[in-house]
Order: sequence, then C-alpha cells, then structure tokens
Amino acid sequence: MRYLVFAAMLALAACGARETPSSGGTGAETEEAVAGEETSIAILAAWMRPHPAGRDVTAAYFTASLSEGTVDFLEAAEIEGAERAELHGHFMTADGVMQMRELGAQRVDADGPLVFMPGGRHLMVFGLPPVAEGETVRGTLTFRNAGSVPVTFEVRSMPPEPKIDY
Ligand SMILES: [Cu+2]
Repeated sequence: MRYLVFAAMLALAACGARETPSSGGTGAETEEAVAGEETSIAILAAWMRPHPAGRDVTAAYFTASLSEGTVDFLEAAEIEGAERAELHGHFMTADGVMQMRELGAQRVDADGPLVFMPGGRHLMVFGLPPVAEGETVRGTLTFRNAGSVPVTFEVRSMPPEPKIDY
C-alpha cells in the first residue's frame, strides 16, 4: 500500500507539471516539483554496445530507479575516456522516418524506473576508443537531486540476462 500513497502524493506535487506535454523532453517544466529533495538512485543493467565497425560512436543503456525520495531528473552523463555522452531519444517524423535527437533532463519517480534501452532512450557515446565485448567502462550519471552516480557499463552486444522486462 505504501506505493499507492506515495504515488498519490507525487501526483499532487507534480500536478500542472504533468499536464504539460513533454514531447520536447526538455524536463524544464517540472522544475518546481524537485526543489532540493534528497534522493538515492539505483542503477541496474548498465551496458554498452561495442562500436560498430569503423565508427567512433556507440550507445549505452541502463535502468535507473529511485531507492529514496520521490522524484529526480537525469541531467547528464559522462563516460570515462569518451569525448562526451549525450542523452538521446528516438522519434518518428511526420513522414515515418525514425530519427534521434538529444533529450533534456529525464524524470525518474515512483511511477517506475527510467529505462534507457535499444530502440528508445540511449546514451550516445562519442569519441570513446573502441571497446570489446567483456570489457567494462566506467561512467557517471548526474542527477539534479542525487548528484553524481557512478556506473559501470558492461560491454556486450545483447542486453544483459536475466532479460529485463522493458
Ligand atoms: Cu543517439
């Protein structure tokens, strides 16, 4: 029952913010819901694809959930050894073409984890020297309230087992 109460409180706190269409994914509209709350973030299933042949860009994925607190926002990511990492999403254009673009801050709350997965939100990793299956790559996810959360990405071409229920 705790979860239900939690969710109801959150809905009140975030009312208004929630009604703003978030198609742009900027996250800016939810600023007032988070002022200075202390949160903890749990990261699961962090993995990164080996580079496609001839490219210096790859993608990384993870699942982030709140283990304490009610709401937080993922604002940025850093990958050790990479030039930069961007939060990306996929979008269908009016003429049916799938494209990706950089996202603003991404919300995580009691409604469920923030999932970065193939075909959806992903970290786009630029300028990282090639990595091979079985290696690990360290990085940091920066949340508005929780601050820097260290992450270790497993390099693999398939999602980790046991299969995550995306
Ligand atoms: Cu991308």
